[in-house]
Amino acid sequence: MEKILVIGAAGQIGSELVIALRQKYGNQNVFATDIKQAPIDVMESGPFEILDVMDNNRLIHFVIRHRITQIYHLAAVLSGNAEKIPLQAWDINMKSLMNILDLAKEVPEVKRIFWPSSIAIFGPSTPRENTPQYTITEPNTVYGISKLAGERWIEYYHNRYGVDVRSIRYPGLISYKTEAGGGTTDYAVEIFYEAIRKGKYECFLSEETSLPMMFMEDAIQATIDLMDTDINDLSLKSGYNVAGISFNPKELAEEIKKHIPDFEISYKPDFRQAIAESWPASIDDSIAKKDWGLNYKYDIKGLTQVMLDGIRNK
Ligand code: AKB
Repeated sequence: MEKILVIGAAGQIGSELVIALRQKYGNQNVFATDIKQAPIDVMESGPFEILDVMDNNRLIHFVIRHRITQIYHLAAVLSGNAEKIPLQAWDINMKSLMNILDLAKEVPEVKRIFWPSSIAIFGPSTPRENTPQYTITEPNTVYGISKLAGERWIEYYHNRYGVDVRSIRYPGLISYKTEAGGGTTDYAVEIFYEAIRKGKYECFLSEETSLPMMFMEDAIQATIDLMDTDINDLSLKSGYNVAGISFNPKELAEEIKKHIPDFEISYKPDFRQAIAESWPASIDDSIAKKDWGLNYKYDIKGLTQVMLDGIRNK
C-alpha cells in the first residue's frame, strides 16, 4: 500500500494535489505537510502536520515513522520572489531538494519522488516558439538556475543511485482554490480575482507577452499520470516539457470581457516583464505525449469560465 508525503501542501499545487491523491489512495494514506496552515479541506480530510523540509532530521523521522513510499516535494520560492532574495531562494530551493534526494538514497522504502521543474529553466538564448525538450538552457533568473540545477541533480541521482524522481517543466498554473504567490505567470490568476472584485486589472506584463499556461486540473492529472507510468516507458529522467495553452494578457482580457463586458485592463510592466521575455512563448511537448499520454481538457475559453465561476462561489 502506498503511503504518500506531500511537502508544500498549503501551496497552489499542493492544496489541490493532496485532495486528488487522497481520492486515489485513501485519505489516511496521504500525509499533507507545510511550514504553514493549509486550506481547511486539506487539514481536515486526512493527516496534516507542520513540517519544514529544511529540517533534515525531522524529515527523515517523519518518513520512517509513517513508512512513506512516495514523496511529492512542491515547496519552492517562485521566480518573482526569488529575485528579491537570490541567495536565500537558491538555498531553499536547492537544499530542500538535496535533502529529499539523499533521504531517498538512504531509505529504500521510498520508491518514487515527484519534484516540479518549470519553463524557467529556459532563458533568453532559447528559441521562444515551440521550444524543444532539448535546446539551449541558459536561465538568467535565480529560480530558473535552481530548477535547471535541480533537473541535473535528479538525473544524476537516478543514474548513480537508482533514485526514481519524476518531473514536469510546468508552465504557468491557473487555479482559484489557493492564490499563487510570487511567480511571473501569476498575472493570469490575479486578473480573475480583480475582474470580479474591481472590474479592472493593472497587469505587470505587457499586452503582447505570450506565455504557456495550464489549468490546475490538467496539471494535477498530468502529475498523477506521470507518476503512474512504468519507469521503463519514461525516456527522460529529468523534467518533461508540457505545453498547456499559450496566450498573452490581451487575449485573456478579451476572453474575460465575454463574461464581464465592462472589464478594463491596463498595463504597467515591472521587473517580471524581463523574466517573462526570457521564457518560451510556446512549448513542444511531444515527448510527454508519447511517453505517458499527456493530454489536456481546458482551453482558454474553458478555464476562463471555470475560474470566474470558482472565484464567485468562493
Ligand atoms: C513562476 O512564474 O515563477 C512559476 C513558474 C512558471 O514556474 N509559475
